[in-house]
Amino acid sequence: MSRRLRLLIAAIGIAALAWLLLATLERGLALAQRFMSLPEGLRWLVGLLLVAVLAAGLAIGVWWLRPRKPRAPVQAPDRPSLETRVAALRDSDADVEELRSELSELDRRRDSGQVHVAVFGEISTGKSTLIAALVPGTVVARDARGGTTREVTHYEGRDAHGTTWIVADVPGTAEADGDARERMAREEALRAHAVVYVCAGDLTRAQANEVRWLGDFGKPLVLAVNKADQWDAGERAHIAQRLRASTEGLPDAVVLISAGGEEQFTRRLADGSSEEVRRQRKPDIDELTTALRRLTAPGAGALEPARENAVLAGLHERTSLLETTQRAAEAERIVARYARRAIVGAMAAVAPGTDLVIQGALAAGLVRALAGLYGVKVSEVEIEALLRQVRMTLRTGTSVVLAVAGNALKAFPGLGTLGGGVLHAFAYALVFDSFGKALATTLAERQQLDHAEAGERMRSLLEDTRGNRLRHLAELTSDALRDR
Ligand SMILES: Nc1nc2c(ncn2[C@@H]2O[C@H](COP(=O)(O)OP(=O)(O)OP(=O)(O)O)[C@@H](O)[C@H]2O)c(=O)[nH]1
Ligand SMILES: [Mg+2]
Repeated sequence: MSRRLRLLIAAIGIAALAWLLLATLERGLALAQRFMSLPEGLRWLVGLLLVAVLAAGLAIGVWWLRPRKPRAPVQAPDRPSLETRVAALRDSDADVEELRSELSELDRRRDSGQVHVAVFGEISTGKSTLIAALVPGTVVARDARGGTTREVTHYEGRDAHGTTWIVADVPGTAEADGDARERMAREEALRAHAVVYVCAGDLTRAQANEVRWLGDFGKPLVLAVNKADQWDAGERAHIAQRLRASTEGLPDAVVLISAGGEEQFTRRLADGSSEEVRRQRKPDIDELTTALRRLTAPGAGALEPARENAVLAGLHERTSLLETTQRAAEAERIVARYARRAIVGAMAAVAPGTDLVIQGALAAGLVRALAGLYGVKVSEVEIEALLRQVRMTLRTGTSVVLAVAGNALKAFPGLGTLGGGVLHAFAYALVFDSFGKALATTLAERQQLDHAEAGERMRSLLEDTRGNRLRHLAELTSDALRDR
């Protein structure tokens, strides 16, 4: 574009802006004149209204721009209650070894009085390289493939200022098929007094979630953007600014570093030939060590309560997960036990084709057992209402149940030899299995007796012929009939 044309466009722009300003001013004056000409009472009313609108706008602006308070870290349950839950799990034959060793590690680190720092982040962001720079003299295994670090390793080091810390190198997250290693890395991050989250550029959504996860546990956190040697000063400033804005309130500091690593380049020689040169890049991590020193300055003792809170919060999650699995396994055992009783009851008392829910007492027992397992209080009235609903579902679904049972008998012919009434017994197995599973899932998810939801789940389970379910039910039926 020529200079004259640019000048012309600029002049038109300025003229338009001036015109707009004048027009606004004129409109404002006109409104002020009309306001002044209003009768005094009305003038007060409009004036007050205007002030109120302005004040509301101002308040919204201040609220919008207020400095955000960091969220309070997740509150962990107290240690005795957690220990009681772990003991209860052990009594129910669950494998609680990992939970117990986590508790002993918590005590061991507290007693050691050493400051622990975990270097955490996605694969190949340069964590191991950073450890080698943070703890001089350390030889850390590294290569160019993703997922190099396979386990948690601790390095004891002292920086140039004499600060000592135990630094943990952990496997990178987001590695394909690396779920177990990722869990290991997360657990180690929770065990540390402070965490360095390493990335190598803007955060992906997954990385941002990881930073938020660490923030939720209240971890003293430094976000270290590694490989800064790739960018010029302008790009660095830009990246730092973007990261500070996008993670506001989460990390205690955002620093740009260059952990080192190997660089490779081609050198031209005097005789015109060239050679490939490999050498170690000089690390530049001063900003990080300063930030870490500041974060860990209060010392292990002062940082311990927050660390303990994070470890106990992590343990609470792991314990809850194990409790859920244990409860689901127990629910399955209860359902199988009642289905077995229903099969025997069916053979003893009922002729094929009659109402499928004569075994009301058994069904009520199943509801009570499952509700007890999930700690949900149910009254007899509620149980009766639920069973009424189940009977209605079955009344319309009897033909489906009998058809599914008939097909299963054809598929597993061994059952046929067990004598008459088997079709009906199998139908009972299917009904109790569907009802029990539907109820267990509903109780687990809702923590209450939700009739509609349990009924809906049961309806779809009655028709569900996928997987090995029918084979298992056929086996259960034949076992129950044989042992009768
Ligand atoms: N350009 C540049 N490359 C680096 C820097 N630090 C590390 N690297 C390179 O990044 C790659 C990965 O480094 P590692 O230290 O193994 O990364 P990691 O995060 O430990 O990887 P995992 O253990 O697989 O999670 C290597 O090729 C390093 O040479 C750096 O500061 N600048
Ligand atoms: Mg590594």
